[in-house]
Amino acid sequence: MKMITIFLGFVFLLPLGLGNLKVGFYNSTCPRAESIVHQVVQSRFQADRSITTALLCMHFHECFVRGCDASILIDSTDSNPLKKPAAPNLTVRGFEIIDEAKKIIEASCPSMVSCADIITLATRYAVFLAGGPSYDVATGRRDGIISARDEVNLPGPTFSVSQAQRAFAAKGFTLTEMVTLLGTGAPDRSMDPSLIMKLKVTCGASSSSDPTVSLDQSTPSIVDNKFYSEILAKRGILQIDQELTVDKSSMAIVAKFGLDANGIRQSFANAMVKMSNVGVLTGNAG
Ligand code: HEM
Ligand SMILES: *[C@@H]1O[C@H](CO)[C@@H](O)[C@H](O)[C@H]1NC(C)=O
Ligand SMILES: CC(=O)N[C@H]1CO[C@H](CO)[C@@H](O)[C@@H]1O
Repeated sequence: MKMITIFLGFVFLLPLGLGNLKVGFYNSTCPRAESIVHQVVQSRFQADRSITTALLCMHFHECFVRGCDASILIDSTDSNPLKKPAAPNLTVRGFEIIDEAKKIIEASCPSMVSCADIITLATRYAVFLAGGPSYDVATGRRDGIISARDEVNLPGPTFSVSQAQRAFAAKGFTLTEMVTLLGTGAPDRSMDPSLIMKLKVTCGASSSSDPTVSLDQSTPSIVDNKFYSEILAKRGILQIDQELTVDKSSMAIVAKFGLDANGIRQSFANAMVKMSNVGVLTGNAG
């Protein structure tokens, strides 16, 4: 029943809402909005190239729960625990990038530019800075005012491919789009043994250094197709990532992206635009 409600909501409400989104929505009301976001992202990126993964992860968590309505930014209170600190939220970081851009924009265009648009624009530009495709995103999203921890129902790292596929289908994504989007980012028996050794050192209790591990062992700060060649070499980190290479439904898609560095760019741009349009509020909503 719940699935049906979500599906109908998507089919009937989303196209109506999207009609109000436009590329360059702020051209006349706040012409510098996009360039301010770009400047903030650029200066942060120069200091820390990992902001691209931070923003991609934030954008996913933002859009998959209640839609792209900036509810991920709403702070929790003790009496009202919100989605910001809900699991699996542990890696969502980079909120200060959105806050900084919003503060600068507010100074010249008070109460005009939504945080939902700032998240989408910042993510889009960070993907481009990290060598990914450059794509247009429409703007005009409104911010929601509701955020609830019990609505956070993101796919988990131990999901099977078909479980993950159902979660993405509920938001209108095809399997190929899901595999495209996953390419950004206790060891399995099939894992490359040299990687297992490396992870044991990095993650071991005796390790004194930073225990952070990249999900792409080859080019973690670049948006490219290396994730697929890594998982094909049994060097995936998350169970779901490695499963993509063995599940009959997804193995051919992975093989194609592993070989086709250009094909993945256009597919990724299209899937990101689709992600940025999930459940948006426009016009007088929000
Ligand atoms: C089946 C769906 C997904 C699952 C199960 C999943 C799971 C995870 C997990 C477990 C982590 C690591 C958390 C940690 O450090 O403990 C992670 C990180 C990350 N995820 Fe996902 N994810 C999914 C989909 C996506 C999508 C669609 C995107 C974006 C297009 C994305 C972008 C990222 C990024 C960029 C990171 C690294 C975060 C950072 O560097 O701070 N994920 N994900
Ligand atoms: C805003 O300007 C850009 C670039 O000139 C243009 O492509 C876009 O269509 C404009 N959008 C609106 C809503 O005026
Ligand atoms: C960093 C952070 O906010 N962690 C929280 C993620 O969600 C879990 C469960 O809801 C909290 O216990 C953590 O504090």
